[in-house]
Amino acid sequence: MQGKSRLINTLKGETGLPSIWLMRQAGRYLPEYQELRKSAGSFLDLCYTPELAAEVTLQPIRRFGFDAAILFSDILVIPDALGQPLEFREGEGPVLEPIVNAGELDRLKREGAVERLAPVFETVMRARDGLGDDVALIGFCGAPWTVATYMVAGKGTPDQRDAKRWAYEDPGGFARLIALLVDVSAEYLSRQVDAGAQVLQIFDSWAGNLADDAFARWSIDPVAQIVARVKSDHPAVPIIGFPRGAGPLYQDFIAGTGVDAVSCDTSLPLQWIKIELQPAVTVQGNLDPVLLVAGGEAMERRVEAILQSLGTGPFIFNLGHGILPETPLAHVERLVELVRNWQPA
Ligand code: 1CP
Repeated sequence: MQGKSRLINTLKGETGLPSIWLMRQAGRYLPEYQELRKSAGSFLDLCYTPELAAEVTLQPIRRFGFDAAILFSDILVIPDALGQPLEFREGEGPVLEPIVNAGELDRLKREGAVERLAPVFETVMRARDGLGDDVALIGFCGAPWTVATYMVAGKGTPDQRDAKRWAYEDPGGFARLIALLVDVSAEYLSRQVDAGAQVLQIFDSWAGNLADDAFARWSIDPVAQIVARVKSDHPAVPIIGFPRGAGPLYQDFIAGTGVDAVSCDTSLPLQWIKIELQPAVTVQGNLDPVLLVAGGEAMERRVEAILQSLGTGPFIFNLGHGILPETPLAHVERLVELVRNWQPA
């Protein structure tokens, strides 16, 4: 049966016209975000102030009319809630006191962690109240592997290798950190659905730096456990997985996790997505965020190519990774127009 939300219909396998939203669609490329950010204090204060976070969630919908809003928060509120305090420094990104071996896991407090994220659930409620029923609200979390890489390195690094080294040297100890993240993330996502999230996305942004056996253990298996637990509470909620950089392992990820859709990064070939992935699940992606900055003819041609390859299957137009701060607003407007006006040949 057709509901009012095009995104949810697409996620249930409908093959009409594509839906569209963009990863990181709320954020620094929007003047209204920058304005509000100035008055909010730190980035984390903004995440934990429901009134403001809900407003930021709605800003890109008002401006561009996307088919979905994504909760404004960050994947790293999980370590913060577990007692590994997080700070976002201007121009530096996230900073945490690193946890580098199993002995340090005692610093983390599972009890009460999800309750400490109550402001996020209030943001979800407020955002849902501010949206029409044709716009879906997406909740999210980071996948355990990706969140662990930040907990271990204490920041973003070019290759997030510290967590990998721990996982190779002491797999049993590292598995305890992953199990803790599975447990807290599953409860966190279920609570977002209770609060009004209608779709969930699990961001495994660092999945692509794992070898196939490590990918099975540290990306697929934990995400599969989260999907199973969330679906036992909420059987109908569609879940999108984003194993960024996983290449051909996207197929194992789909088969092994039970996600309803995958978000494809820019490096995946369109014909391969169409033949190997789209018959199994709804696909989302994968315009290069740099091409959205560049705009013009080059962008128009590639948007058309993506739509021609994938547009008739269950397809959600999106970027291959998050929108860049220097993206011109006019290019986003043009992109939405191209997707809305597209007709299958
Ligand atoms: O100055 C600012 O305003 C902070 C910039 C910013 C923003 C807007 C950060 C810091 N996080 C966010 C919001 C955010 N992060 C959302 C909100 C909703 C949206 O509009 O999409 C989401 C879904 C995320 C997810 C996130 N945070 C990921 C996964 C997706 C991805 O981009 O790969 C990751 C890896 C993070 C960590 C993070 N948070 C912020 C930064 C700069 C980083 C990356 C750190 C690094 O690796 O260097």
